[in-house]
Amino acid sequence: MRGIWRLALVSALAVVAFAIALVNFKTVPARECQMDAVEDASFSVEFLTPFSVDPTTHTLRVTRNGAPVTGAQVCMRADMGGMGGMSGMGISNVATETEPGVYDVPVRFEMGGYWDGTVIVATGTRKPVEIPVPIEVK
Ligand SMILES: [Cu+2]
Repeated sequence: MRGIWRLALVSALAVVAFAIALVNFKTVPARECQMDAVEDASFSVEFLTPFSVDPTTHTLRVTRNGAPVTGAQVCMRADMGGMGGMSGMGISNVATETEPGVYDVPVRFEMGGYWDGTVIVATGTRKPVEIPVPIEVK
C-alpha cells in the first residue's frame, strides 16, 4: 500500500511539473510579441550588442525619424525558420528601457546562422509598429 501511495505522489508531482513546464513553454512567445502590428519606415532599430551566440541580453536603440522612442512597450522575436532554416526554433521576449530610447531584451541566439528578427514597438497612441531585422548570428 505504501508503495502505491508513493507512486501516486510521484506521479502527481510529475503531472504538476509537466503542467508548469507546459504553461511556461506557452508563455515564451510573449503576448506583446504577438501584437497585430504594421510596418512604418519612420521607425528604425539599431542593435548595440553583436549578433553572436554569447550575449544573453541584447541592447537595442529605437528611433523614429532619428529621435529616441521613449516609454514604449518593446518586444523582440526571432525565428530560424525559412529557406533551409530550422523551423520551430524561435526566441522572443519583452524589453525594458534602460535609458531614453534604449531597451534591453533578454534573448539569446542559441546558434549561429540566419535569424528572421522582428522588433515590435507599441507607443500606445498608435497601432503597434513592427520593424523587420535580418540577423546573421556569428
Ligand atoms: Cu537552429
